Order: sequence, then structure tokens, then C-alpha cells
Amino acid sequence: MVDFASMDLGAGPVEPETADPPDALGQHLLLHDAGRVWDLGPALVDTDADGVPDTLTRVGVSGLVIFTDSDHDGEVDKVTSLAADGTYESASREGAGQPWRPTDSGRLG
Ligand SMILES: [Ca+2]
Ligand SMILES: [Ca+2]
Repeated sequence: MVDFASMDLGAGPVEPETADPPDALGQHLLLHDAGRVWDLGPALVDTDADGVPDTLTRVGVSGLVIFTDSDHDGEVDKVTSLAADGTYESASREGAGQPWRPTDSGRLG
């Protein structure tokens, strides 16, 4: 699975106690993992065309990583990592603190 700690996730990780409540963050996506919380910033892409941005991308050590909040609760629940060689791996979970489960993998193109 994606090693979030090795990625450039911007301001994070922040301590859970100091993280702003979700309503103060607006459309920011949060990622809780291994007892830490990252504020990934505002979602930029609306992947399901419902008018609510739900996805953002970051460049990780091994390629692009796509973070999606598919149920719009502010918590990332789907992650897809896309490597430079065109292979990709997706995982999703029910919510913060739940285990990541692989959903899809393969090669693009
Ligand atoms: Ca959406
Ligand atoms: Ca979510």
C-alpha cells in the first residue's frame, strides 16, 4: 500500500489534537493513517460530476497518487497510485481507521 509518510503531503502530518474540525476546513480532504492526520488541502477535481470536488492528486516518490473522497465526508476513502511505468494500484476503505483494501491494479495503456 502507499507509504503516506514518504510522500510530500504538504503541511502534514499534523497531530490529531491540533487538526482543525472538518467544518473549518471546508472542502479540504483529510487523510487519517497510522494515528496521523494529513490535511491534503481542497479537492480540485469532481470525478463523479455531482458538483462537489472530491479528488486531488499529489506526486509521490514513485509516481502520481490520486486521493478521492467518494462519499464527501471530507475523509479520503480511495487512493490510487500511478507509477511512472504505467502500472497503477487502487485501494479503498469504509472510513477513517478502517483497513485499506486493494480494489484494482494493472497497467494503463
Ligand atoms: Ca463529486
Ligand atoms: Ca470519504
